Amino acid sequence: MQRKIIHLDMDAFFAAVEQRDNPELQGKPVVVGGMPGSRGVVATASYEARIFGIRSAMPTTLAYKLCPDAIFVIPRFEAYKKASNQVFEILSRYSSEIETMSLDEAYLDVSEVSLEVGSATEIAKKIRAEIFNETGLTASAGVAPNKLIAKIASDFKKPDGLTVVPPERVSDFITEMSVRKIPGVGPVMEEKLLALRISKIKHIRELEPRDLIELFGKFGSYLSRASFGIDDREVSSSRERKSLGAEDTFTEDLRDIEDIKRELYVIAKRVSERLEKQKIQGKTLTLKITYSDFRKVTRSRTFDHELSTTDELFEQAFSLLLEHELFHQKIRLLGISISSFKSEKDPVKNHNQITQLSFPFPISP
Ligand code: TTP
Ligand code: MG
Repeated sequence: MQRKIIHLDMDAFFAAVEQRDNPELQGKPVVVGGMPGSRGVVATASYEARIFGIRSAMPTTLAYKLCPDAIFVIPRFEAYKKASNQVFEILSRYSSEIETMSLDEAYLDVSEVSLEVGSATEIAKKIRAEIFNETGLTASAGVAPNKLIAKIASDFKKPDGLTVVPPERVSDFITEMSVRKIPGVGPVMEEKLLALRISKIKHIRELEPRDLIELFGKFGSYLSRASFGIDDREVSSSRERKSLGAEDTFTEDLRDIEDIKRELYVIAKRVSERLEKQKIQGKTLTLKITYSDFRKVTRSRTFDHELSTTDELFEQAFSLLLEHELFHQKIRLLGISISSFKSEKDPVKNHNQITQLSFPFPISP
């Protein structure tokens, strides 16, 4: 089966969060990292700062020499973590097959989803729009038949770009690119390849895989396959989903039971649509309420069967509300979520770790 993969990567992530939160930084060269004069390095730089040649991992002192007018900012990891969580929550609306690579980067397998929700391209457009609307940050995305090409594609029109590479365009898309575009090929590997007169991806294709393997071992075999755009790694969900739900905060607090009923039905409908979209069902329903004084309550019930229809979700949520007499105060927020899923796909694959610079490929010798 032909896969449909989206790779998403936030633009100048840490710097973009800083610019969003401090209007004085907008449109200006911003460097996030250690302070100049210290022995710190650059975590990232805004695109305005990159014009001066400033890059991640460069000593901040050098960044200062390249652009003394740049604004240097100490990282605020809490803010980045929060934005990252928001972004991953948006992704989870579209697929349960999400592999997070770092705080700002993830792969989604939308092969199945795209059949119903629209094309993979359509999904990527929606995701980018939702990220921008809900976080004020931009993401670049690549849509392709595999992870390798999706990753190269997301980088192709950075920042704020979308690149779609259909299967029949894969080979042409990468052929003239520098070998450096292959994830895992850094400056050292590039030198080694240049010594063999290999500078572009198409040059790798001219070598026999067996010669590449002799030269570079496992990495040689990876290079050979990558040069043809071949990659059959699966998107392995970084985190098995524990619950799925929907909630609403109301512009005016709810008091009337008929209003509560109506809103609860709308929420139940959203939850059932999401369950349907993600093809999951669960036995535990949780009702969540925040009152006008911000006091929160949750009530759960586990059934002997999976719940999925709007009517059932609504009726069970509403009966929880009645039984526990949760309607005696003005309600600010209502939410319903479902957990205890039937098909926890592969609970063993639970690498919940989001590492800063995790790397999917064997590093060259
Ligand atoms: P990247 O996605 O590599 O970079 P970026 O998002 O800043 O810029 P773009 O994707 O548009 O090229 O890394 C994501 C964040 O990870 C980055 O904002 C800061 C952090 N980071 C480091 O702290 N050190 C590093 O060496 C790198 C590469 C990134
Ligand atoms: Mg990024």
